[in-house]
Amino acid sequence: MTDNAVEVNFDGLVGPTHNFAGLSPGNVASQRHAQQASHPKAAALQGIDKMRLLLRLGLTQGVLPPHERPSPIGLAALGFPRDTETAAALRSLADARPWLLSAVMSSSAMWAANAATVSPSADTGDARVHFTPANLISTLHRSFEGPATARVLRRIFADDRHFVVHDPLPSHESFADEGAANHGRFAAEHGQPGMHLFVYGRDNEIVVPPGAFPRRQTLLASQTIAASHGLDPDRTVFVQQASAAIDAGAFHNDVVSVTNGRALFFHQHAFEESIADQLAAVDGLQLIEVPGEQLSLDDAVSSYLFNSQLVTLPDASVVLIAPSDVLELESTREYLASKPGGIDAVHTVSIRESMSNGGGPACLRLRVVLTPSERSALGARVLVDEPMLDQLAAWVERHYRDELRPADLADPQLVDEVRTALDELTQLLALGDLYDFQQ
Ligand code: SUG
Repeated sequence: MTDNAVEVNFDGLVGPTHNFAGLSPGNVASQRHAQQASHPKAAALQGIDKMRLLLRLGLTQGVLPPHERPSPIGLAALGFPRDTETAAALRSLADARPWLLSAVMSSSAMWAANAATVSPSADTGDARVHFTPANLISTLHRSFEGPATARVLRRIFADDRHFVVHDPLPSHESFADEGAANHGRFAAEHGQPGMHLFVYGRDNEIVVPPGAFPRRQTLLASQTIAASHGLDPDRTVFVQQASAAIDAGAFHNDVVSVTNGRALFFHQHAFEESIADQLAAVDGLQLIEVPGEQLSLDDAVSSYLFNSQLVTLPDASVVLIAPSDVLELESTREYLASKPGGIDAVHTVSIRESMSNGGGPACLRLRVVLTPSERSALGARVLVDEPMLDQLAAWVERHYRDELRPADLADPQLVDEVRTALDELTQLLALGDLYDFQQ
C-alpha cells in the first residue's frame, strides 16, 4: 500500500486549431458538426473552467500540452519532405484533398483519455508507473498522435526511477488501441493495489457486421498492454463492450461507463455479458447501473451522462462532474433528480465545443495515480494551481482565434499563431523545446 497517492486528472489543453471536420465515423457528434465553424478560444477556456472546478473541489489537476499543428508526423506520412515550406504543404492539401488538411490540423490530442493507458505503481511488476501511448490507428487524424504523445509523456514522466513510457503498440489493426477510454481501475484507495478492467470492441473471433460502426479497441491490444505493464493476471479483467452500444455511437467504452474507487457507473447495455459476473473478484464492488428502460442507449450517447468524471473528494464524498447536456434531456435530468445511490452530488460543466466533436468531461482527462515522490519527480510544471490557470486563460486570450472555418485551416498566418502560442506555452509549463519547430 502506498500512502497519500492521489489521482491526478491531466486534462488535454484544447489546441488553437480546434475545428469540426467530421473525421470520426461512429462518433455521431463529430459527424453532425462536420464543416461547421468552431470557436477555439471558447473551447480552450471551457476546458480551463472545468479544471478550475476540480481544483476548487480539492482535487489535484494537471495539464497536457496540445500537439504541434500541422502535425509534422502527418505531413511526413502524406509525402511532404521535411524541408517543404509549411504554407505550401497546407495549400496543396487544401486544393487536392481538404480532409487531409483537417487531419493534419486537428486538435484531437485534447481528448487526453485517449492519450495512453496508465497503470499506477501499486499494481505494476516493477513498482513504477507505466504508460502506453495509444496508437489510435482507427482514424487517420488520431493516428498521428501516438509518437507525439510518447514525446510529451517522456518529457513529463522522464524520471526512470519512477516512470516507464512504452512505445505505442504496432500500427496494425490487430493492435488497435484507444488508451484509457477503454480502461478502468477499482481500488479502495488510489494507492492500494487495484483491479484493472479492460474493455474491448473486437478480437479476431468477433465478426463485425458490414456497415457497423468501427470497433476501435482490440482484445489483443489490451492484453499486450496489461502484460507489458506487469499487471497481475489475477487482478486483470477483459470484458467485451456491447456491440449495440458501439452501434448506438459509444465509440469508446467511456461513453457508457466510468469507474471510481470501487464503483462502476454504467448503462445496463454497456457490456456484452453480465458485468456483475465478470467483476465478481472485485472486493467491495459497487455497481451503479442505469436501466435501459429508464435511459435509452441513444439518450446515454446524446447526453454523455456516463462520460462524466466520477471523483472522490478529500472529505470522501463522491461527485459526478457531468456535461451540462444532462440537464437538457428529460431522461437524464430525471435520473439525476432521483439522487442515485453512490453519487453524493452532481456538478455540471459547459464544454459545448468539445462535446460537438464527441468529447465529454471524461474524454478530456487522463487519470494518473501518483505518490508524493512520483509527483515531485515530474519533469515539467504541469500540476496547476489557480494562478497557473489564470496564466493559461490569459495565454488563450492572447493567441487563440474566436472562430475558425474549414477554409481557415490553410491560412499561413494560423501556422504562425500556433507556433507563437506553443512556444510560449512550453516556457509557461517548463517543457523545454518540445516541438519540432523549436529544434
Ligand atoms: O476520437 N473526436 C474524438 C473524440 C474523442 C472522445 N474521447 C473519449 N470518448 N474518450 C474521436 O472520435 C473528432 C474530430 C473531428 O471530426 O474534427 C474527433 O476526433
